[in-house]
Amino acid sequence: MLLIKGGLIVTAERRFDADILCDDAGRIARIGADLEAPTGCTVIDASGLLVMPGGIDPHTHMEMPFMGTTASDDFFTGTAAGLAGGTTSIIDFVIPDQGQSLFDAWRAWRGKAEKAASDYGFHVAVTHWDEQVHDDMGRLVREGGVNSFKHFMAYKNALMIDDTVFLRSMQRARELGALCTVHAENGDAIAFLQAQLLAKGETGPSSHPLSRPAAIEGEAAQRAITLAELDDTPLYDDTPLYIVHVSTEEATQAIAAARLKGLKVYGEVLPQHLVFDDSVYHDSDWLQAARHVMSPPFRPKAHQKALWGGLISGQLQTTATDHCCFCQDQKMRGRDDFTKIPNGVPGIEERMSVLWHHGVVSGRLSAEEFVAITSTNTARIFNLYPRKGCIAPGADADLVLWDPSASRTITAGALHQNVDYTLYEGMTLTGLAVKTISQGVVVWDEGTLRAERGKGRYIRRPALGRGRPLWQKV
Ligand code: DUC
Ligand code: ZN
Ligand code: ZN
Ligand code: ZN
Repeated sequence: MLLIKGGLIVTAERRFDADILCDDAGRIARIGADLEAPTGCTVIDASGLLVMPGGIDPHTHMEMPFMGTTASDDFFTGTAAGLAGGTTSIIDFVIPDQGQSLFDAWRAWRGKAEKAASDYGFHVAVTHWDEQVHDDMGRLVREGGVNSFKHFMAYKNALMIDDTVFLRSMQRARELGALCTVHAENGDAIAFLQAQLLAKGETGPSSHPLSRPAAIEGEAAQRAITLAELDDTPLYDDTPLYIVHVSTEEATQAIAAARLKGLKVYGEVLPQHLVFDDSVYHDSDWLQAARHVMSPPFRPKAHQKALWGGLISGQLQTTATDHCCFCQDQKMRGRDDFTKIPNGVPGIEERMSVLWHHGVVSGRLSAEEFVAITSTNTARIFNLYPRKGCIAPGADADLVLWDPSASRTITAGALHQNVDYTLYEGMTLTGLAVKTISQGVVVWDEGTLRAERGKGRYIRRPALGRGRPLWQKV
């Protein structure tokens, strides 16, 4: 048992002084003033610290085979790094191989993730359509604890689907009470622009953002919303659409307009899009520019204001990292052709600090809003709440003890991600996970990481929508 004494508890709703007793099953047993420590119980002094729900990162790609190589963080190193940064759960992606059944792919990814140090779940990507996909989606929702499916409108000749497949999948997801998530960029337009740039000899990383302009994200986001609207089943508490890594003003506006019409459309923001702009691609050092190659790319500065506005207003609800690490030698695969630079950047370990510093310390967000966008909103949208994203008796004891005023300068050597750089190198950030508690156990303790291989559990997420009972037992 673990007793956390003297901290200031911050949830998405409020802040209050209380102690928290965690039981040996890894759940919160009691919350109250001056709780007595049962015999044999470890006591942690949290005075001066905030006690918040551990972060949930709903968008990671551990050991993902992609663009001819494999992401360097595996499920152990990646989740361990998350714990060091205050993140206690992830939702990763099952990406089926060409022609592989979704259910078999899910089983294979369950196998890879057995080494995870923190709790995890999966979205499953729909990359083609046939009867088997229709049936596998049903099996995954009913037997697999999967309530979200991923769709790529980009990555032509690889992961991209056309609108027909997307419509079929949306209809099926709605039938099942599952949620559709989407990478919204127009893959045909990207392929066209990439070919044009290469034909002109524009082979460097500065062509990456030119091949994926903001407008084509806006177009795809609006198209996804339009397709979701075609089915005239009311979206009320039904099958929401969740747009991952919203990086533009255009997509933010499309989401806000849809929400005003009563459509349940959600948007996710990555901290890196709030902090970096497209000038990163003009670095004279090829490798420094290539380190930033991810999709969607970093945008002209004006978009950052729109993303902050989206988070502040609640039109955009969640933050994630799209954590997809490629070491510098992997980035070198695209030395002569920017379209071959593996897309992806690290960030799971830095996310909470970046958002605290640029969100709360800057005065844009309250501490409660920070909890909402790093944990609680995600738990609610993906039906993990109140097991996760919540500090209440019965909830999982996944907590972060946070020093709101500690500062440190970020450097790759001090991080635990299995990758040889950080986007935030040299940046001084205020706000730090002092201790992270996962399943009632201290796994990150003032600089010492005690992540345990295989300790993470697969978390089943029940269906949403019509099938959901009005009241759900915790
Ligand atoms: N974008 C990335 O940068 N990496 C992984 C997949 C994606 O959509
Ligand atoms: Zn059907
Ligand atoms: Zn994506
Ligand atoms: Zn992604």
